[in-house]
Amino acid sequence: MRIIAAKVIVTCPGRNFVTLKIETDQGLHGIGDATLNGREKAVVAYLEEHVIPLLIGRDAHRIEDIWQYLYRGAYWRRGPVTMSAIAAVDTALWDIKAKAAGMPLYQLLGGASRDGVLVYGHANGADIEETVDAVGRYQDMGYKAIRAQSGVPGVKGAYGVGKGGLYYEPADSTLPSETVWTTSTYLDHAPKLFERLRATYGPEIELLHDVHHRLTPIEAARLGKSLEPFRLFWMEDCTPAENQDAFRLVRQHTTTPLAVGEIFNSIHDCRTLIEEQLIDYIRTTVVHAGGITHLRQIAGLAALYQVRTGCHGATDLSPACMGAALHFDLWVPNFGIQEYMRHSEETDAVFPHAYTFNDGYLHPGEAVGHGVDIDEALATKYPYDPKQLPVARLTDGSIWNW
Ligand code: CS2
Ligand code: MG
Repeated sequence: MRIIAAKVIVTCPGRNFVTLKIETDQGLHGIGDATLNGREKAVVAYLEEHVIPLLIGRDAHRIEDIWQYLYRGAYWRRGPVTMSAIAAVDTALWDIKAKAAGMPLYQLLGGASRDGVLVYGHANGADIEETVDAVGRYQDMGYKAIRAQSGVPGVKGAYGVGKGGLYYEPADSTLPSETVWTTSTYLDHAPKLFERLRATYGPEIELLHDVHHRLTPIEAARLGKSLEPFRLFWMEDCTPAENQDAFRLVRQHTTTPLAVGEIFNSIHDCRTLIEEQLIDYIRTTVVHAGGITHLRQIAGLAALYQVRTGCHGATDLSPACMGAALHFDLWVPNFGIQEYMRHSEETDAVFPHAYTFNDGYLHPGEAVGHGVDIDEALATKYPYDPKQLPVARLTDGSIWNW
């Protein structure tokens, strides 16, 4: 089965998405998400200029060979742009192969290891009271696991507080909006939020929190310790993870489970963290970590050290990524949890999909392939609208981690 055409579709149904569509001489096509929030056009150029010309004429069944060809052949290995481009090709080819086999992708990976995929939703509010109410709304929708983020007194634009609705889109301006961060206020505030949540909802509900890279290792250790009485499912991105060694310090001081990896793009970014069991969940996902092919390698390494998966699933990862991730989640033995930040109705219309939500779980459905497609005609109605992610500064004006 030969690849005869491939194209990049950029659309903005409420937010920008980049999709690669690959077509074969047997009439089958597959799609892959290539969205890199705030840097979308870099991946578009990488695909159109440096990848698509290499794909035409290749055997679409040779997924691994094409992966190795694009990874080693680039010479300049790894990085979010390269690995998102490779991921889009990989995901589209797995979609095609499963369609050719006449089965849902999870069957091709090895069949279902569970009946459904446990997901977590995003509850947030401007303050503790609003966030407590938002968690209740998610519980009423059937969620068994809920991430809670609230505004922090005196902190303009604290991370994770959306503008209402079911999801949170951080890329909100043509030029980066500037937020101000104060660690000390946050460290005092966060435990109060979870104390209220446990007092209100009891011990059952799984609660998660995203620190979003903002603490130093010792501050992260302090926060982890202060959250121990509230038994979090995980504390995410507690400190920047380029330096994997930093997590040794955090791990020494707290038993709060740690999750990291949504901005990782290869197994090398997390090898030390996994091999030394410095984390409990690895957050790498289909679109930014080289596709299904590479994500399986990361999960396989993680399984040796009892680290579980916790794929990133924010609004800025398209339904094509979500669909593929759910097939991976249904199969992967060391599954932990899947993030599920719902998409807008416009987005769901552009990307018809087979996955469904029920009582706190998602299921990828039984459609052949990964079960997601793109309505190209509708996609054209939403032109690209350049948006940047925010930046954060400390009160003295120095740039900090957003
Ligand atoms: C967040 C993301 O969902 C998460 O865990 O870290 O919303 C992240 O801020 C965005 O994906 C950035 O584009
Ligand atoms: Mg995160």
